[in-house]
Amino acid sequence: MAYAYLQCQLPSPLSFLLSALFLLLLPFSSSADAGFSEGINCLHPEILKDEAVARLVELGKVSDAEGYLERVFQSPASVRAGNLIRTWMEDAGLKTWVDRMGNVHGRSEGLNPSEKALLIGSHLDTVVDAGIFDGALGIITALSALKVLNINGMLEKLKRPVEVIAFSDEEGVRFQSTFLGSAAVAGVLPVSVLHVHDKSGVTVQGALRKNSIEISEENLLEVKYDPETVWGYIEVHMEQGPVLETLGLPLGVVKGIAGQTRLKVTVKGQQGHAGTVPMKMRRDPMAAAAELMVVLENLCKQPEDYLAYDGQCLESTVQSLSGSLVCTVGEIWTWPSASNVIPGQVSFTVDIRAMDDLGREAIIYELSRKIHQVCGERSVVCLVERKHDAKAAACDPELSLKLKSAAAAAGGRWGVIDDNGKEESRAVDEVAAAVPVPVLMSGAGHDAMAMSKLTKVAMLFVRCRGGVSHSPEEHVSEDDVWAAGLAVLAFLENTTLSPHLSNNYE
Ligand code: HGY
Ligand code: MN
Ligand code: MN
Repeated sequence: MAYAYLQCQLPSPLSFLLSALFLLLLPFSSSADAGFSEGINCLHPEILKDEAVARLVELGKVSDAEGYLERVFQSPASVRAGNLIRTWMEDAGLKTWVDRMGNVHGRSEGLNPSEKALLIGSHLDTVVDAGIFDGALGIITALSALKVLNINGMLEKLKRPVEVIAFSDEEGVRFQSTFLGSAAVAGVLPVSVLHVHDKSGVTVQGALRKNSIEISEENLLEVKYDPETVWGYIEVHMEQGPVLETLGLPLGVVKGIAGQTRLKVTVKGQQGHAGTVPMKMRRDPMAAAAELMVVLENLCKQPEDYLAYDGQCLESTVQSLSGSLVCTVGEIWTWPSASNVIPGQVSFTVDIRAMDDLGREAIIYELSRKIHQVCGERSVVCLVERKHDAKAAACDPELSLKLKSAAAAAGGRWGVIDDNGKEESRAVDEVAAAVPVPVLMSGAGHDAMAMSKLTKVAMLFVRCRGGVSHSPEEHVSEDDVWAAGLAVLAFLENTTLSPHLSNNYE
């Protein structure tokens, strides 16, 4: 099918020619930095760029903390953020509601409500001292694209329902169990999670009830979607890595998402006076924890030094881990946490990721073995708790190709305006070939992992500065926000608008 673009609603042939002439002067290079020029109203910069960026900044100010961004599951700021996102959903012409896990939904039924729906989503929660793009970018670009369709009267002509979901908890910061929202929609959230408590003793159920959301083991299943009613799920997310920036490209698609395990390691020793207990008589959990963190780092830097069976290195496992195995200690607590007291107890988190699930299990087994060996040598007691597991998830190749073509179309929009300034339409794969859209792996977890248990999933990555994320330094350029919105728009046009409509799309 010849890829038809959103026809420009240009005021007159003259201004079209002027615009085309302006475009031809663009230093367009197929590779890379083809930025999107200002002022071409058929690409809706006022909605897909200016308004989208303004909303990212506005949402980025909705925080539970003074001076930095923090928005954890069902916190006051999360509720405010959900309400703000609902107004943007309504502004895009969607009907909205909040489900029993605090997910915020915006949906348009289109022409055929009984057709399988396209779901588009990401998360509204953040880490602590977060950036403004992680999660929010996927929600806002989807709503901007749907707004463009709505203002052009296309929303009610969609051939399938389209629904945006702002998930309530992807990061798992408050309850150490990620994907609370998306796992509930996918029907894979264990009811036991409702009774997990946070550091202040509040349970997941209590946090929802505090916000007047009545949740119980019985009605949790009401959140689950029937796979028969879902066509697929796509997610737009900043890359949170350096690849796209290194390649000089704005957009990429994701092949697979690394599996992850979160552990909590607790070391109990002998609390005592910092000034009177001789070093050789100490059973110091802090020193033990420090040694364990270095063991963890070495294990993940050189797994070949550790993974062996009967003296033989497990070559294939080490090979399958290479390139994706990462381990992190992000949190540490100590009791009683006084400078002149040898701690009685130290706990710390361990985050282990790899594309290969079996290899990750081998690492966890080896780490547990080393933990108990070190604790035995130091005469301290160790407890290893497994707090969260998510298997590696593969994206659907066919859905990813559709997303890749849409991304190419967005990135190569200029490419099909020929020398006479006439817009010609080309086959999707021809356009796709025009603009490289690389295929990447994701070390970061995403709601798409949970949603892959419900339906086929695909992810669009957006270039970010220095690959930095989970930091206020996080940054996605305005043009790349625009490119992401255009890609979603092209994807919607391609998968949910009938061809004759997109051909004559005004
Ligand atoms: O931790 C992650 O990978 C994601 O940002 N929650
Ligand atoms: Mn994140
Ligand atoms: Mn994220």
